[in-house]
Amino acid sequence: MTTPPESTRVQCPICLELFSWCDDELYRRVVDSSGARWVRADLSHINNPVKKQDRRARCYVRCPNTSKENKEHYLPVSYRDHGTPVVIGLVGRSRSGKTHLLASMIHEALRGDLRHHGLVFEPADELRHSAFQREIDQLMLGNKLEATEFLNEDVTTYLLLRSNNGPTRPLVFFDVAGEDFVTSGPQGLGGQFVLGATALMFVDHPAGAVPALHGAGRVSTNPAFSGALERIGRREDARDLPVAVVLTKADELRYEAPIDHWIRRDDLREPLDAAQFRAESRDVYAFLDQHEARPMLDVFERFHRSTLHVVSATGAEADDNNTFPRGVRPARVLRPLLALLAMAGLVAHPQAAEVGR
Ligand SMILES: Nc1nc2c(ncn2[C@@H]2O[C@H](COP(=O)(O)OP(=O)(O)OP(=O)(O)O)[C@@H](O)[C@H]2O)c(=O)[nH]1
Ligand SMILES: [Mg+2]
Ligand SMILES: [Zn+2]
Repeated sequence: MTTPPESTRVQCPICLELFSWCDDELYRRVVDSSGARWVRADLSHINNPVKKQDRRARCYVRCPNTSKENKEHYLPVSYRDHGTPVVIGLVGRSRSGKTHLLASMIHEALRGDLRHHGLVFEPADELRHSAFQREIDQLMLGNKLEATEFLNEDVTTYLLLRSNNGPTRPLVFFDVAGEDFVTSGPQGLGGQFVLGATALMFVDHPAGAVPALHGAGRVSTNPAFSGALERIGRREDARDLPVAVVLTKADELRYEAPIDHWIRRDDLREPLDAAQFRAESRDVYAFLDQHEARPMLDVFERFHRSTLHVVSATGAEADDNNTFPRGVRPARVLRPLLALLAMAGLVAHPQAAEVGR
């Protein structure tokens, strides 16, 4: 048997094993009276090339799941059509606000709010994205989202990033339960995406990051960050991973300087400027340092390229009925994504190479 050329080998973002990509064997998901299942898709009888392309785009390739640790899983057929996929994951303790942040971020990205930077996004995995879109819709209707279930191995959403001056790239997002970084299950599957991610967003909220400001006077520790960092440390390229460190729920600190300044800034339409990322990082660093938020600062310092951000996914706290009665008003949620895409080399602008330095 001959080994297939390297170009047909891909690393599965879910089980992290390398396998030979074979897109002559396509699958689709059918749901009928006997339930939902995967079936082989036969496109050979379609001779209209446009229609064939359309049908192919809806198909999936089965990962051989060589390590047999994961449940059976399938990847969208476009996964290998556009160069190396970019895997972005969120790391943070339970209830820190990861899911609300990802939902508001993807909502704005799909709405086209990064088009001034030449970045346009489209969902390209109907199955996964429709589930995530329901979460987005709930949030936009003013409903609080549920905590993420434990030990979910799957990708949260999958998009194609079509950049105006650059190549199209698949973007994979992982958002798992915060507990998974602390207790990763008997086989260690929980939160293992960090071993294969291209870029990471470390997220914390004021109650965890700056407990002293909440009157608690405790020293901040972050077991989710420590758990993820320990695993990332096994990667040879660990220090080169682009990292955005994000203090979310900053609406809770909207009267605190310098958070008040940054949370109100609306600069997404301005040309990319590494100095702006640096200025925000410097101010947030000083704020965190003043309040002894060591875990966030440790992450920021550990990686060669990193940025610090303040964001608010919802603009306000949910009320006792688990709703946001005045709707949600996200603030600066696309800045960490823009920083990561710039650091990952996906933003065509001379300043992109300077972001995070
Ligand atoms: N004030 C405020 N509250 C927020 C914000 N984002 C999330 N929350 C609240 O924080 C809580 C936790 O948010 P999640 O997004 O579910 O947190 P998570 O990190 O995904 O939690 P796990 O899935 O358990 O790991 C919810 O009650 C949200 O309503 C924000 O920007 N501002
Ligand atoms: Mg969550
Ligand atoms: Zn796999």
